Amino acid sequence: MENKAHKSGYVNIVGRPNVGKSTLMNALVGEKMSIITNKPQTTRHRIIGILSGDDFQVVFSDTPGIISDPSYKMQIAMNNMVNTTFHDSDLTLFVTDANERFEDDDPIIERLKKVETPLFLVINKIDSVKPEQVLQLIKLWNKRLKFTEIVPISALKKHNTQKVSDLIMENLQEGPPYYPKDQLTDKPERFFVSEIVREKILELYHQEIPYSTEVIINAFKEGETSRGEAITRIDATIYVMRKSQKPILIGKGGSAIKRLGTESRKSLEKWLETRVHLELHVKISDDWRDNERMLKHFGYK
Ligand SMILES: Nc1nc2c(ncn2[C@@H]2O[C@H](COP(=O)(O)OP(=O)(O)OP(=O)(O)O)[C@@H](O)[C@H]2O)c(=O)[nH]1
Ligand SMILES: [Mg+2]
Repeated sequence: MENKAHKSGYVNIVGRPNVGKSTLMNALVGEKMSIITNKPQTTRHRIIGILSGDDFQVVFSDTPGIISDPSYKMQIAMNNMVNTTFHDSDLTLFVTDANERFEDDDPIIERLKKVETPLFLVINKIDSVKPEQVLQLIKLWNKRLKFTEIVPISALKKHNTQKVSDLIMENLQEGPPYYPKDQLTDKPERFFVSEIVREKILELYHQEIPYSTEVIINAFKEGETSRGEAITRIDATIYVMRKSQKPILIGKGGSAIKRLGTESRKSLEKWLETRVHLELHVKISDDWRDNERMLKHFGYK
């Protein structure tokens, strides 16, 4: 029997905030890797999701949304992270929301013109617009840039996401697997635990709070209850950037943080498939988003 050549490559998912990059990566990998919320700037780090088969391996990178006017050092660091992914990709998925507006001279378009590897335009959220609008968008984008492929999809409804996978496979080159075939990501379990808590903060709090918080896992221990059931004990600290934010996070009589704890625990139990005991603390780290040392500590540098 003839052996099929092994294909592999790094596929980077980039675009503005909130367009559905993380939803798409999760759909392509078939696992919940990245957290998803309806708020922009949900993803803050490059998150790798690995899809392997007998004769292929695709290493997807979900990235933070590109921020056009960064106003603090954390946002600058996030943009820098995206910039580095541009350099080390074998294929780029540029994701847009069918509803978002782009000027012809948007800097992102200039950046995309420099991409030398296959570049796909993924028009997402087509479930929320009329088919004629999709056709218009394709026409418009074709005038701006030369794409290898243009694929209209709904990542949420998984419409046409298989098509994206198929086209990626067609464009991948021969190459070795970069990771063990059973590996799903490069980040430790603790990272995903902190992300799940952050997802709940994004869902439960408003205005500046989600953008002013960072979650650090102090302890993560798998053990047993006195009755022999598996339980994971997690201890986490939520950092806020101003003194006035602490009482907001905690709420009247501790009601807000209690709710956060319950919601996070439920989600963690589902993800870890064990019972979870979660302990949350709140600390203030003055203006940490502009503090180089804290940004390093939180993994942004
Ligand atoms: N209607 C519709 N909504 C979608 C679709 N894909 C994603 N969304 C929603 O869009 C919002 C943002 O999705 P994310 O996947 O978090 O977007 P993102 O690009 O990763 O956002 P950042 O991490 O903030 O840059 C969520 O509320 C999703 O449910 C889609 O195909 N159709
Ligand atoms: Mg995201």
